[in-house]
Amino acid sequence: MLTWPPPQIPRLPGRGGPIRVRDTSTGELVVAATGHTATVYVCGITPYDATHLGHAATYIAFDLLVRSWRDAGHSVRHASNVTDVDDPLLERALATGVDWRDLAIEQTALFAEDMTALGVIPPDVYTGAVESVFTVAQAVRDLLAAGAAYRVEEPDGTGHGRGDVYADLSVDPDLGQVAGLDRDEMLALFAERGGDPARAGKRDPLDPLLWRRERPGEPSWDGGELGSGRPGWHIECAVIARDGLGLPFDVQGGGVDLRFPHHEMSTSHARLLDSGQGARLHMHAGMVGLDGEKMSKSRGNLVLVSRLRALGENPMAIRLAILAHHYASDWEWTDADLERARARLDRWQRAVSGNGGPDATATLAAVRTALSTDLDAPAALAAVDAWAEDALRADGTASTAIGAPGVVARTVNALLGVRL
Ligand code: 5CA
Ligand code: ZN
Repeated sequence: MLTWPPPQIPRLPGRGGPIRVRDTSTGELVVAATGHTATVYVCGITPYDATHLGHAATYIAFDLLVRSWRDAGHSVRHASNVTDVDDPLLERALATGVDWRDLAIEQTALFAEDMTALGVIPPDVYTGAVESVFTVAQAVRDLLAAGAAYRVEEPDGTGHGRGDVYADLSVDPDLGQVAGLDRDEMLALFAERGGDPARAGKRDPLDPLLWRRERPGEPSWDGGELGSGRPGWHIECAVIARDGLGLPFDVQGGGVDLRFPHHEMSTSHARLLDSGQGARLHMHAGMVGLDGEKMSKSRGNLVLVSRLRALGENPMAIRLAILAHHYASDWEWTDADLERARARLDRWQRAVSGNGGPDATATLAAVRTALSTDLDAPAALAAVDAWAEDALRADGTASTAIGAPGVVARTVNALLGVRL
């Protein structure tokens, strides 16, 4: 898939140190990258509705990781997907009388516009579910051949030996390592988040779908010996990550609603495909809520990035409003977030437009330290606030370091993605 244009990233003096993040599987703060090339897979959107602030917050969280890695001298390889064929997309298309392909194309384009406006660096590998159908089908055939998957026949035998294919979780002793849930918790979340625990014929209620046979009125592709159909969701991300980054890779991420079953299952599939490891660690962004509930397309309680932009909001104020919350915490969006962000943006802009300002060496170091400690953006903002306050107080007086405003503007741009 086509991505969006990358933002310019100014160079900074010196270099940042190792980036530590909290691995949500273990709760430990760990160095996120293991080698010179740092690799991350960030689950992409399901394009049936426009980007809301929850999506934006999740993508900005991983954008901070990419920016800090680059600043630390890593070469970064970042892969992402677009779930451009899936149940919710097909349901929305049917309900609104739009072709599912047109809906996906339109919403994927709007997402790209939103990401461009918000200064999010595009992924290096960007693969749609539709583009990857045949490689995913091959992976499902591989799992069947390896005895890690099985077919579930329709009760009336219409599958002709080619029923839906499910992963057999019993062959994966490491299942459960990502989310660390007990079985009851897994069953409850599986049912809530698109799983089908009650499907007759499965070996275990938790076994996830790998290949869904063609149903009347649904799009389908030739799966060879699988019969015509379409891939399940978790296997798509496992295969797109494997093909885009190689296995194992450093970080798999998304919002915390993906921790189980999506990341648990996709990691399990990746492990079995490669008889090894999927992601080395997982990072999850907290949920942004509105009026006491998680902001979600299915609930419809959304503040859309494109709507705020259409109202003339500066996308950098939107970005700053998001950065004022630590990525891993759950928080509620209110209009006051945006008001505070506008005021901050204004203060920072005034502070960097002076001739000189307090020396910025410590500010750059503080921003780097904050971000290298589990991407603590609020602490980074506080460091810039302190510099801006001094700069505005000192405005018109002597004792200022020539060039300091430029260093701060470049720091804020390169590391926080905020163009002043
Ligand atoms: N296409 C799949 C992933 S493969 C998907 O979950 N798509 S999505 O459009 O529903 O969500 C895109 C990303 O936004 C996911 O990482 C999801 O966890 C995150 N997200 C969704 N709602 C929120 C929210 N309210 N707050 C924070 N992040 C959210
Ligand atoms: Zn995914």
